[in-house]
Amino acid sequence: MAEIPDSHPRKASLMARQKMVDAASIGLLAESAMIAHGRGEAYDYLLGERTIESASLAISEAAARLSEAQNPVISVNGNTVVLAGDDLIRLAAIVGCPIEVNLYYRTDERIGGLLSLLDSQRESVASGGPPEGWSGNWRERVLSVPLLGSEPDGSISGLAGPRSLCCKDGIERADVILVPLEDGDRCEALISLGKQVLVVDLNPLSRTARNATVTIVDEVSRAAAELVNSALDPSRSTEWDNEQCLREALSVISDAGSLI
Ligand code: PTJ
Repeated sequence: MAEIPDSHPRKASLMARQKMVDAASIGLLAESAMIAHGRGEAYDYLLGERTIESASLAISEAAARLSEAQNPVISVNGNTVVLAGDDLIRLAAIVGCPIEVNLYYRTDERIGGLLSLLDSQRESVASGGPPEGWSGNWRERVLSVPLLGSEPDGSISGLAGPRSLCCKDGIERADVILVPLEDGDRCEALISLGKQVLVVDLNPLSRTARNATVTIVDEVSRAAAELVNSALDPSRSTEWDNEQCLREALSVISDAGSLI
């Protein structure tokens, strides 16, 4: 891809597209990954391609719930690893939780490919400096983040077929699960198992967004970077009103005319 100047107004979006194209070309993504990405881009445009205030609050809430959890886990799919893998590894290191590759369109090849991409992201995050505000042995902490998914020995009850597969030490035993870009059925199944489900979804009207415990209406790479900052200094609201958070996102979208 040709060099994009920093001043280009669409630089971040073009770079994200290129990451998706590169990942698709080596078989890491679902066939419909680009469609999902394009739908996300459309909502992001209407949100002004920024983290809106209600999303910032949802990010703080999600970071605090992950930090307080007994058994937190971060569940990732193809789009998420490609766009936000590095920051989600930082987040897992800070929270002290595993990352599980859990796919909607599951194949062993994609699971293996995404786990090896996560492994190289983990090495590069471990070799980089710790985030500001972190004290302790960063490298050791990052390298201790378990990467799960290759041997699913558990299941998500309420789902049939390969979509029910998960890991006992990850999703199955988790009380709090961060699962960006989740599908509506799985979100409902996880909720009905009594888990707190924290999602990142640019579409505030999706079934996932409406069913989740905490919905971060933001682009996954921006949200992941902010989750890292929030997890370093977690603070939780006394009462979380997810519907209000969705209403605020919708009102930003319906006010998009003011962006012109
Ligand atoms: O890797 P797999 O096999 O698990 O498949 C992943 C996809 C995303 C293809 C699969 O889960 C899927 O088809 O998802 P959906 O049902 O299209 O939902 C994706 C949701 O994520 C939509 O509501 C999009 O608006 C939203 N979305 C897309 N890109 C982003 C996003 N939200 C945040 N950040 C994004 N970059």
